[in-house]
Amino acid sequence: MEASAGPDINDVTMVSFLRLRSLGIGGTAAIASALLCGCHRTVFDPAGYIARQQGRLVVTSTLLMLLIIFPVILLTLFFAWHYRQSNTEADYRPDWDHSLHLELAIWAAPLLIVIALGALTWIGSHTLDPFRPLHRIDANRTVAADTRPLIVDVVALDWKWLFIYPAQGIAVENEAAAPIDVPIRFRITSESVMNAFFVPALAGQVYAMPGMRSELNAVINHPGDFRGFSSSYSGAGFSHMEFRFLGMTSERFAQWIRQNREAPARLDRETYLRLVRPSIADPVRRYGTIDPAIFRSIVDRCVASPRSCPPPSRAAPSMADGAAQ
Ligand SMILES: [Cu+2]
Repeated sequence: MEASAGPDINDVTMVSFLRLRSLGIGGTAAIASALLCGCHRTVFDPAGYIARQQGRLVVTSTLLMLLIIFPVILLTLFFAWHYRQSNTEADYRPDWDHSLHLELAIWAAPLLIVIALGALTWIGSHTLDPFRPLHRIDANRTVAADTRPLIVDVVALDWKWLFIYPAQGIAVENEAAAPIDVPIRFRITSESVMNAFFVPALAGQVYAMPGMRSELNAVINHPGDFRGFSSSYSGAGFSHMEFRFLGMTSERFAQWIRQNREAPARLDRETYLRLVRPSIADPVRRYGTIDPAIFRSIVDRCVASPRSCPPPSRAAPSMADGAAQ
């Protein structure tokens, strides 16, 4: 490389150097904070296959970026040291203003990385699309053709979570469970403001919005007690908007469903209208029976006045429809 940095160094070269150098500092800081924040165990070793792939994507992109960041940091230190004022051995070329080799190295390497990152992102955002039904349970097992996903309807309330299991006919406030290695389809909405449904061990966050139905397809591969919360600020009680997400064996899950069915409370329009009143740090509440139309009425925003509910064909759009418009 004909690298020689006299006082007349080409401006474009200098700017790209500075830009790359600040990228280097930013990247290093991001990695340091990721390692220090204590969440790295969940992020890098999650219990769900979707979150695992997302974690791998983060690691791969970081390593790809380090391919640029490390040489730039090393070269910056080398140039500063080698071309110091007191070094009379170094070339001094005040009239130098262009180097094809240097320009190629400076532009080609980042360009290749950007193309590689772009390809990774494109593939990742299609294979990890939350609306996409699962085809794999983990890296080694595909989903059997006759498998029906477990449907869990999620409602973000102020400031608590309501989980409705339509096929099982139960609902639970601030606690959700799923059997391991079974595809789960969360259908997500919100009652009042925008929230985000997030179980870091399971998959990335998905927004919950009133009048819309969002979706998340995921699978939990290990039994355990995981933390779920809202990752989008939604007011005073937001910091208590947490729930437990339990990964269970299928026998244990059947038992959990039976236990919930024994709860005397029923989730219908009246109980729901009481439930939507803002409250903070609610305990887990269980509903042994449900009004089967309740989730649709919540999405269509007609719980209080059932006569205003639209016919099924005019129901509220799913966010996938919204995204296509
Ligand atoms: Cu955001």
